[in-house]
Parts: sequence; C-alpha cells; structure tokens
Amino acid sequence: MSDLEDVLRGVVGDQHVLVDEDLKAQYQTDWTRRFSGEARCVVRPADTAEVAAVVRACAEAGVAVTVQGGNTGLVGGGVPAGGEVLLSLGRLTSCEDVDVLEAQVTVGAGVTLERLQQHARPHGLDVGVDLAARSAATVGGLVATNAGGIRVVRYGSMREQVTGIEAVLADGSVVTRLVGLAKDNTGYDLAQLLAGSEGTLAIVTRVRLRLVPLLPARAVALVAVDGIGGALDLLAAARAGLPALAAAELFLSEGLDLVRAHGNLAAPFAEAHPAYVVLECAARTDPTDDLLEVLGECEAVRDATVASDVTGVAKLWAYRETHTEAISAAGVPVKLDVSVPLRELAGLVADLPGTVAAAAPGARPIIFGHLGEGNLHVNVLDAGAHAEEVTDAVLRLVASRRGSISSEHGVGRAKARWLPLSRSAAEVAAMRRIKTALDPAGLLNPGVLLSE
Ligand code: 2HG
Ligand code: ZN
Repeated sequence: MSDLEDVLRGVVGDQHVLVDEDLKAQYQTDWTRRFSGEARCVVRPADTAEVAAVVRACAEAGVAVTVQGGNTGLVGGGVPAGGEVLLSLGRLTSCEDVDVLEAQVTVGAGVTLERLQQHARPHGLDVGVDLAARSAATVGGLVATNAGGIRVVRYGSMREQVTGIEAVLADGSVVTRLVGLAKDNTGYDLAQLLAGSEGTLAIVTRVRLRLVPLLPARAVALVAVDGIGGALDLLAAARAGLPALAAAELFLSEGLDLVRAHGNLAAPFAEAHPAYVVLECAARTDPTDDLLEVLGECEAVRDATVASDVTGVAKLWAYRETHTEAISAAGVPVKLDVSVPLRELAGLVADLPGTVAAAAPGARPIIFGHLGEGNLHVNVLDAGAHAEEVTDAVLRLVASRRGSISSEHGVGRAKARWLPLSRSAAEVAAMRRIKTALDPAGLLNPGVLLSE
C-alpha cells in the first residue's frame, strides 16, 4: 500500500498493521452492531513511544486517527467514520507493581478492568470503578470516556480514580505525569482535562490510579418497590443508614421479564412489582445486619431478598447486570444514557413511554440504571426506522428536566449533534477552542464529541 502504511510497519512491525478486510472487521464495528466504518488500516502499537511515532506519521500524512480500547463503548466513539487509521491500544498492557503505601498503581491503557482488579486484590486493594464489561473494557477507554458503572455511589466515576496520566498529543509529543502526588497545585490539571475527553484531545497511553480498600464482606439486597418514588425513599434511607453502601441500582418490571426470559432466571418474588432496586453493602465484616435493619425500617419496601454468599450475590446481580445482553439478544436497540436530578426521576420515567410511543409507534422502552446518580439507560427496542426521532424526543425530554444527554457513556458520534441540549453555546465554544489549541488539524477522533 501507500507510504504511510510502510512508515507504520516500520514503527510497529508488519504483523501489527492490518489492511485485510477480514482482519480489520472486528475493529470496525462496535459490539452492539450499531456503529461501523471503514478504517484505512488498523495499527497496534506496543507502547507510548510507538503510539507517538504512529501519531507523528499520521500527522505528517494528514490522516486522521480513531482511537480504540476494548471496543466496549456504546456511543460509536471508538469506531472510524471512514478513512481513518484505527489505533488499537490493546497491546499497551504494562502493569507496574502496586504501590501499597500510596494505594496507587500505574498501568498501560490496554489493561482490562478485570486484569487490574486481579492485580490489585492480592494487596488488599481494589479498583474504585466496576462495571459489567470488566473483562473487555480497558483502562485507557475507561479514562477517556470517564466511565461510571456500579460503584459511583461510593467512589465516583473514573475521573476520581485518576492521579496521573501519560498521553500522546496530536503532534506526537508526549506528556507524562505519573507520580500521583496526593496534592499538586501547579497549574492546569491535564489528567482531569483528558478524562472524559473521548480521545479528542490526546491519546491516553498510561494511567496512574488511586486504589481503594478491598472489602471482602458483601451483602446484596434485591428489593421490590411500588415505583420510582419508593425507589428514591429507599435510596435516601440507604444513604443515611448504610455507611457501607457500595451500589444502588434500578430496573423495572419490563426489564425483569426480558432478563428472566433470556437467562432462564427464576422469578425473584411471588408477585411482580413495578420497580426493583439492587442495594449492595461492602465492608470488612458482614454488613447484612445493617442492611436488614434499614430494609425493615423503610416503608417503601414491598418485598426483599438478601444474599451474602458469593453464589447468592451473583444470582441477585444477574437480574441487573444481564439487562444489556438480554436487550441485545432481543434486537438492535436505540441506546440512550441520561441523568436527571433525583427529584425529576419519577416524572421522567412516567413521561418516557408516551414520548417514545409518539416518536416510534410500537417501540418498547426498557429502562434501568444507576439509581444513586439519577442515571437511566433508556434502551428502546422495535423503534424500526424511527431511531433518530426516538433519540431526539427522549434527549429533549431529558433536557427539559435539567438533565444530561450523556450520563456515563460519553457523547461519541451518536450524540454529538445533541450536545447543545446539555451544554450552553458558550461552553461548546470553549470546548472547541480547547480542541483547536491541542489538535489544530482535527486529527484525533474527528466527529466524536464535537460535531464537525
Ligand atoms: C450498564 O449500566 C451499562 O449496565 C450498559 O452502562 C447500559 O446497555 C446499556 O444501555
Ligand atoms: Zn451504566
């Protein structure tokens, strides 16, 4: 092929520049099958120096770069639009020794969340972020998208775990700040600027992360409630009464029916209920008694089942964590990820079915998510040719309730045109100026986050 591919082969080795269609295929389509685009080639560098050399070569050739981690994203931010070099960071798997004194660790962008958990846990430490895609999602992608997941209620999003970063800028220069000082007020915090920037400002190649105490004793309750009002009453009681609270998740009866049919799961309760909350407590010693006490005192609880053994805990989590795969098995959904202030949550959930039906007659909204943050995953099945109308209607509804059009999955390509619903003109203009300053030629992830 052309000169650029030859230069890239010289940097990463022949076998790590993929040009054959069948080899490129798995990188060009996201796992939900909703986004795909043709990459000029796929390049798999091994370390920061190789990433920098690849970026320099692309910059010289004027060819844009799409950055990909574990390809578990949900907004098309890691697949090409067409013609880009696809930079896959899966080989950046360095794992430095866990620094037990600082409770931090430095790892490469391609390390999966599961591998990182396995690396930290023998030292009595754990990762503050956890999510269902843990076996494939990589640290670089988690940071670039500021991923959330099921522990945000306790430890915050990925951004809160980041204490240092190494990244390659659009001109191929490298910024490295991996000491992880607990206090450091020496100007702009580049690590925090890059967290959540979706690969549009720089390519994250290594990350220093804060670790949290490993809490081996877990108690999980699956709780039936009458609706969102009851779920929020339970959340308030759990926040006030359970210092060990580690997760507070939500799903509704339609989602339960779907995951039960998909996974052949038993009904958790004798009767069906409108809404269900998963509460998890994590501590050094068994937190079950505290959990039972709070459930016993909360009037919103209609029924509850509690587990603290590994198998029982996994069984209860399956009702929540298998939503994504059960939905994907039922069809290709419109996937929206929104958040509103908690006081707006009940109104939003009440309005959603009507809004969806008006945009796409016969469509089925499946609603679940992270209760603690007012973060709903609105997955709409059977929207047919009306995906755009559903997206527009739901995102406008969310904006009218002072919400965010992207709570934890990012904006990607999927929602770039709706960004002004959540960000003022002045904010978007400031973002564009930052983008232009760091990537004047628009080489990194064009079309992601900021529409072209
Ligand atoms: C989750 O919370 C993930 O399970 C995926 O963020 C959400 O599939 C989705 O829409
Ligand atoms: Zn989620």
